[in-house]
Amino acid sequence: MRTKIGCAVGLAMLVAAAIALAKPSGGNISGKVTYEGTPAKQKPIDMSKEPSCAQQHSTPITTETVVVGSGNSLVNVIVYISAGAPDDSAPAQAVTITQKGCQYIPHVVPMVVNQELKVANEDQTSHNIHPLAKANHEWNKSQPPGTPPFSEKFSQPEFIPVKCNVHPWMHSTFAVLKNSHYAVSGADGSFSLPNLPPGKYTVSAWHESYGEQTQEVTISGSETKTVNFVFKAKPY
Ligand SMILES: [Cu+2]
Repeated sequence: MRTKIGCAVGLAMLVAAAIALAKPSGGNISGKVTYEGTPAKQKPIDMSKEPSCAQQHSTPITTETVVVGSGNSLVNVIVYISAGAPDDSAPAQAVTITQKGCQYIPHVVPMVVNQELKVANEDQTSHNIHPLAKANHEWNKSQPPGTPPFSEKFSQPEFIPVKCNVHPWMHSTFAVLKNSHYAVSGADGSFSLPNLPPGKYTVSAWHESYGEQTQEVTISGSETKTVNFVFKAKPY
């Protein structure tokens, strides 16, 4: 009898522990990034001088300075906690940028200070990746085809424009952030910042052409707050 009760108590504790594990461990800030106005039309990219890249694209590709989706959604916006969260140490997992089809994939690359960044070249041509850093050390590295990815890291928070010294249309941004509470708006403009402890936060949304916006958000308990950003589309 005593054993049965012991088992029942033990089972109840296990169930409680499982429920606690399944619950999100904090609040959540999520929402959507959209634009108003008319975004500048993206320019077609002529890759004819680099046939090994051109043949990887069945449809013509354009610049990615402003990428939009249906319902006025704005893609590739980096949404992050710019104040209110403690600095994070670098996550063990690396972030990767891949040069493929003479494009940077992904187009914007958020990472945490001192996190490993892997640079991969999947093309049959050489690239020369060149982050135009100011707060961090500026470097540029040539990467011939067939060579393995190399690793770098940045020790200071900074938004760094990135170019390829070989292909003038290739452009990316490294966003070196102080904590790992960040997201990139997807095709539908949505983003989510989970696992936020209760607190008062400044949420920033950065777009490479339309600039940066901030909003103050207070999270109590494990609530989900909706925060939307609207950028004014303008020619660039
Ligand atoms: Cu290149």
